[in-house]
Amino acid sequence: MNKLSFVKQLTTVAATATLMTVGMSIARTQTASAASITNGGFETGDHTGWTVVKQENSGGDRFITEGTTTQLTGSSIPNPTEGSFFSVTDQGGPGSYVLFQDIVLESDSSHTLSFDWFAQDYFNAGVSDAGNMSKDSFPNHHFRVDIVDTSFTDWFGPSSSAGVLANLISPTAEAPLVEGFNNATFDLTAFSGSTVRLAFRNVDNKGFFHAGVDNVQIQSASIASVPEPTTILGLLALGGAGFVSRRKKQAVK
Ligand SMILES: [Ca+2]
Repeated sequence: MNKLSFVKQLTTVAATATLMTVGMSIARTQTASAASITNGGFETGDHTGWTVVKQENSGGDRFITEGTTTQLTGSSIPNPTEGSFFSVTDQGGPGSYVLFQDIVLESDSSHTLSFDWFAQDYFNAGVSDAGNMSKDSFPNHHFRVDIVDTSFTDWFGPSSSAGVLANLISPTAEAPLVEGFNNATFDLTAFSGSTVRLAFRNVDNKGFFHAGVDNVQIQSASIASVPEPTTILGLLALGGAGFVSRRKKQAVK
């Protein structure tokens, strides 16, 4: 081996080692967690991290339960899907209830929301949607899940769609007895860089209605672009070392 070939080999080894280090840095960046849900499984045994709002003169409330039966009426319900507790509505008369939490969705990240739910219409009265969430509009009997703006407070007003950014679960009701929870997954990446309000809502005025929620989670991952290999080599040649944190769109300007 002549001297020139030996130097070339050394250069290749050094560049490969540098690329491996760069790759590890990028991998760590991509697995970083961002947004999170507080007490998404209700395992504190209460609604810590959540806000519960109920329409005035509602005949029930949201309760933390271990499953099997509801607190007020003793209706049969499923067991939790995660841990020991979940949140459920129960009532002795017409009512409307909201369970919400604000979620910070960092920019430059993807965000996938998932949760488990059921909407047991205990007398099999059937879904009714009056176009609002007021218990005083008869018939009005359903469960829905929305993403709303953080300033949204019109929970029971005449237009349930005003300020709704996305409807995740359309107005629905399930015939009794529900056998278990449904799992739902939604991509919230479109809202990256903002704070949104996740709202579980149900109104009932046609009989007992049990809206269960458990295992609310959000998975986030960086979507910062990975430089192309040729770009990496070019930057290495220039002696650049700070490019890992730079966005691809900045590098190609
Ligand atoms: Ca739980």
